[in-house]
Amino acid sequence: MMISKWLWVLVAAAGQGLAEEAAEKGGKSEFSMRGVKPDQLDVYKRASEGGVFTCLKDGKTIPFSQVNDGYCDCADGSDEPGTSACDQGTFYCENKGFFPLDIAKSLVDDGVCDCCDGSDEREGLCPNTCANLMRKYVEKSVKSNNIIKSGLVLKKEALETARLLRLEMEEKLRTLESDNVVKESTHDAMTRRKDMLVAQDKNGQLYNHLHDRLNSLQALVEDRFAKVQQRDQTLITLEGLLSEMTNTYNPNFNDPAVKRAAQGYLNYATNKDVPEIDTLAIITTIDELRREIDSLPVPSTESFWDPFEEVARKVFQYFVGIHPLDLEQVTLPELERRLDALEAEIKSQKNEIQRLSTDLARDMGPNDILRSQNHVHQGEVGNYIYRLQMNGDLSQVDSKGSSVLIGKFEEVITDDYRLGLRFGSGQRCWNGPIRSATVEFECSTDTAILSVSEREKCSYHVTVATPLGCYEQDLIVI
Ligand code: MAN
Repeated sequence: MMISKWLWVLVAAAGQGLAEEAAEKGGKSEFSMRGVKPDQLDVYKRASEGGVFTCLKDGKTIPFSQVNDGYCDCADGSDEPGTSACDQGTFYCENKGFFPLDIAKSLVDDGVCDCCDGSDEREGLCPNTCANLMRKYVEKSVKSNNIIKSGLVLKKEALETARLLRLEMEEKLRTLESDNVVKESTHDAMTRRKDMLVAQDKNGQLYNHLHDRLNSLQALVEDRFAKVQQRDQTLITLEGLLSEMTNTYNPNFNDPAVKRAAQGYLNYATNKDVPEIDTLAIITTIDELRREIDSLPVPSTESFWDPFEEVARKVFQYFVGIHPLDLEQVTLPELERRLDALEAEIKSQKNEIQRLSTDLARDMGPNDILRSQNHVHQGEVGNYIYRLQMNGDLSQVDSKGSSVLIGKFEEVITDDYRLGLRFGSGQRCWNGPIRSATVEFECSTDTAILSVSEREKCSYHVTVATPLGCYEQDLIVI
């Protein structure tokens, strides 16, 4: 169901006509003259009483008998309001019972009925069709009003849907934002905990490493000391042998080699200076080092929550359901896994927050009405199928199925109280401009693409039947 445009023209004319009729009923004048508008009747009446008519524009006077006599006397045609003698001015059809009408004077007495009351032709030629026209007009008006009223109900529903959608999105955004605060603060706490565990881990590794090194150092020292002792024993044995040889050899044998060896031993024994190796001191130093390492301060694992975060800690526990202290039982690899998962969640949450904020900030027309128009409407016009999502994309699909973007919804345009849409940033035309479109609404209870015209190359105009095109202002007062 739709309302055609000519009706609006008629409605405007009706308004004007009814007002004039009312003025006449107000008792201004009983005098009548063919083709004269009600607001000028008085002028002609006074002229008829005085017998002289003054042309309305140039002030020329003529006898009243020359008015409507079939000859044009006034340059403005005002002496011939009811004949076709002068081209100037228009002929007024009173059309009682319907709507008054001004017609060209050339249509007067041409044998064709132009006024529904037949006043433009000689008496008896035209039947009075005003009552019939009025009946049809009323019927059409009732139909049109019914469409507008049903359309307005649907439009109201669309507005309510849009309002609820916005509320839903705002609520979602609020929840996401507050959840994000909790997640960020949890992330901070977990990161601190992780840093602590990493530090502890490093300390632990360093501690073990140093202990291992000290143990091997001690083992090495003890081993070397044992070997030194072994050598000492060997030396003592050798010294004993040499000493015994020196003391007991027989000089009478006059063996020069033995004599030299005995003398050498005596020299050695006189100058002998074997340094003491203080292994105990080395071992003690190692032990001291061990104690020093043991007494180094270890980072605290007690709490990783800032005192300021007491609230966040409670909120975390409330929302996440894990007692924050549970994290203190979590191993480093597990904590790293949880942190990775949390970071992914925060990232997608932020994207969603961004998407919702951008969408909520978009101009969706008065009372956000376009927000409810998510449906994709499809219509075949000419050689193409057009696909339209009023708050999304408008595209054109050819017979081979390849699709071209005509434009993305950019803004709602208003002309007086009527709404329209502008689509832009479409695909560039070959050798031409970027595609764009305007969308005009017509009141209807259904939504459908009615027509598409390419007013200039790649600049499209689309007419869409939709309840969004129904307005209270268009209701006809019958
Ligand atoms: C395609 C369609 C037409 C457009 C031409 C321009 O055929 O999008 O609407 O006029 O491209 O080259």
